[in-house]
Amino acid sequence: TSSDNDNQQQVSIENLRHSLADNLFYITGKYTEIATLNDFYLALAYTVRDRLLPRWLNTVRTVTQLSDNTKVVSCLSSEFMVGPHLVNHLINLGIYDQVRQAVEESGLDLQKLAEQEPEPGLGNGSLGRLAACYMDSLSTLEIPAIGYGIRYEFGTFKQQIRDGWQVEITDKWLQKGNPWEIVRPESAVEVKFGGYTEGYTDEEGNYQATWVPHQVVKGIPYDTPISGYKVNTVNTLRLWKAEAPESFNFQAFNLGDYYGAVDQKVVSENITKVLYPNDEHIPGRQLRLEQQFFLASCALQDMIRWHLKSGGNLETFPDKFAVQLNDTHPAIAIVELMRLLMDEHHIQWHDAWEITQKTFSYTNHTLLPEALEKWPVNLLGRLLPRHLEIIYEINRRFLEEVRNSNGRDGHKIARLSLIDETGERYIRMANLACLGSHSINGVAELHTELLTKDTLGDFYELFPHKFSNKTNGVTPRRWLVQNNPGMTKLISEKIGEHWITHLDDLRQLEGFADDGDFRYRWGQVKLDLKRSLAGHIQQRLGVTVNPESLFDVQVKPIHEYKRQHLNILHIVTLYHRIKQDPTVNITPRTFIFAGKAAPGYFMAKLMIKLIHSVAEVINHDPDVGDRLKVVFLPDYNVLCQILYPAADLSEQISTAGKEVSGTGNMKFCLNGALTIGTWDAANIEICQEVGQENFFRFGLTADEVYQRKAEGYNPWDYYYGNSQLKEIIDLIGSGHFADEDSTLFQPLIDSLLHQDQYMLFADYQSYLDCQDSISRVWCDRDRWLKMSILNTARCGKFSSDRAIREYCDQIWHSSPVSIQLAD
Ligand code: 26V
Repeated sequence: TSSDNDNQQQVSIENLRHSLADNLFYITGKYTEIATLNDFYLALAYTVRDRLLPRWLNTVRTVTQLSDNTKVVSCLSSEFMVGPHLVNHLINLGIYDQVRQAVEESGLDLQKLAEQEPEPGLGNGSLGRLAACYMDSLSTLEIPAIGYGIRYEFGTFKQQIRDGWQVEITDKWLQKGNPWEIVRPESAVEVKFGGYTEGYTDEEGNYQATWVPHQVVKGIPYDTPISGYKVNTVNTLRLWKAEAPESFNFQAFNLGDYYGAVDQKVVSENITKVLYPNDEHIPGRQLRLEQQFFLASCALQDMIRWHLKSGGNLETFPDKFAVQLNDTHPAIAIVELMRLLMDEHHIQWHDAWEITQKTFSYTNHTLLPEALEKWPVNLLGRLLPRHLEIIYEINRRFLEEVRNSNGRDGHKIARLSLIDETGERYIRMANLACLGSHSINGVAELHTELLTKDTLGDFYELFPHKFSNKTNGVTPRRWLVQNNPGMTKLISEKIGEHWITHLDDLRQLEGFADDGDFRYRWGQVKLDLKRSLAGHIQQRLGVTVNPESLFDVQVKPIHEYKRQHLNILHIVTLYHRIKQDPTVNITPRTFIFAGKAAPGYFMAKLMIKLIHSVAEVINHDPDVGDRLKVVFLPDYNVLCQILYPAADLSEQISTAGKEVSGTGNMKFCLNGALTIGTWDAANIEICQEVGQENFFRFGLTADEVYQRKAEGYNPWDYYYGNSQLKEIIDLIGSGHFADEDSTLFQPLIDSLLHQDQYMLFADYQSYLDCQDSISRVWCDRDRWLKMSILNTARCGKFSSDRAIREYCDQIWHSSPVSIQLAD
């Protein structure tokens, strides 16, 4: 057709080159001679965006005009870690090669331009990254979807390391403009805060409430396209920015109080200023609650407006939208929908509650009880007075029902209540989410089991039918095709390209695991990636590492339960062996760490310092030579993509029962790294898929951890019972790695000796033995390569496409809609 021809033409090298030059001139307003690399990047980004627009606008048009029987998936998340867009779109549009050539013919280098793109760090870690992988799969599977989030002006902090300590720097990702977003001021909504409520009972005896707010804030949507892989679907990520409804308070202005006049503007805009770190230790979190409500209200008003405009009535709202709550952060949306339905659309409680429960589903990502969200009743009542009333009423009705059908077990009722009354009174957001949703899911089999048995056990007892498991997944487009072109090419040469959207196809590689030639090439691809990472390490850190050594990688947020310090205990043990006998036979390893610590989490920051201190000593000890190297790559967001493909060994060593799922474990496995892992989180499922002969398992199980604790776990028993462990701990405690300062790491040592909450000592010997067996297997290169190939071949389950299909079939009941490109 003619439109196909237009499209073809649009992506010819000639045409791309012209657009690039045009955009440089008309958008950045520069001549080639004075343009910076960033100007060229912007020109290229607009060139690519122009080619996405027909698909994007057609998707929006189709989706807004959908008939009643097609559902839109609406993903509410306080975090979206979409990562750089440029290369991702090039791959999805299938125009990578043309664009590279057009860029080259313009005298530029595509990789250099791509490096200009600042990463929108709108998340803390895997929860936000998961939301982004799911958006990618929704588009690729042609499911109509919209992601609702917050356009934080400052995303997650940039991590610098000074003298081995983490230092946080603000991340000004919007400073040089953002070519991927389009602002839609005409679609702004108003969000209320504070004030009081008034009510009256109408002639029919129905209570009508009015909320008289203290403050109104405007939500402005910024839309970002999310393309699918080689399909026409381009869904929208709609991020909200807070603004004052008037830029000046004229009354104050007329009185000559200029600063008072600007005040409200500043206060309003604060709401979307900064992403909160994932940190239990911050006080004064009112702003965080404001953010959560702001997101919930903007998203719901947007959906309701859209639904009413397309002729629907609110009874059919759940047929049009499936709203997924990504953890409890947006869970206040349950109450906001109740309020909108009742107070603004005059629907009665019973019907409103039915609509609400049919609309929402809730994904839990948190097992640690101290990390379950709760809000002080006073704070919530002050900020959202009407919502507190509704929460009380939901709770009253719920507890009455429980008492009627389940008897009067006071303890159980206290646990089920939406209000925690054990001390200061709190609203329990997880309880609210369970009650207001028709579906509750965990994100790995063990996690779901622990949720139903323990964390949310009382709710499971009441509503077993609501619970299910949806094991997490990652998108193979970003996490293999994009970050590992060499391996992608090798795989596609053997089995075609169908695997890119049907990851189970990788099983066909099993047949090549015994093929010597294939193994050799597999090994070469890995080695190339390791060489390039080694170059990078040399350049950034000035540390020389041996690309032939075993690359042993732990990349994830720094946390005691993730046990980066257990990894350090192994490293120090190897070092100690060398110091005792410099001729000892040691498998050369390069230990690579990356990850951020929450700014208020002292112990995690001390762990980062420990890694650097140990690195400093080991990397400079002539007895060690180049057998062991330890490196910490700062600010891992930007780097993580190149780390996964270069890894030989993936460290997934959390205390069993503490990690929820993990997704890094999946990215490593996909890129052919072998895993050393505890029987925790998705590690269990990875092991089941790849086979235990291709997985290095160690440590206590979740049950055993529970039992040991019940029996009265005493770390001193291990300390005195294992002379090797004692020597290592004493060595660290002596100040050997801290210029003889024996106080520096004392808090860490003390916490291990006196409590060891995460049971490092109990798992130490098992970890060590497992590492030693890994060193032996590494020496048998053929065997290692075979295991590596089998890991990639058998990890098809961990595609986000599989996960999204399960959500669609079992929770959202949404199906694909193919997008036609109109001419
Ligand atoms: C908590 C808080 C509390 C204070 C304010 C900011 C904030 C932000 C996030 C969180 C909790 C995040 C929970 C989370 O990220 N869980 C992770 O979810 C991953 C995706 O399912 C999973 O792979 C990880 O194992 C799990 O730790």
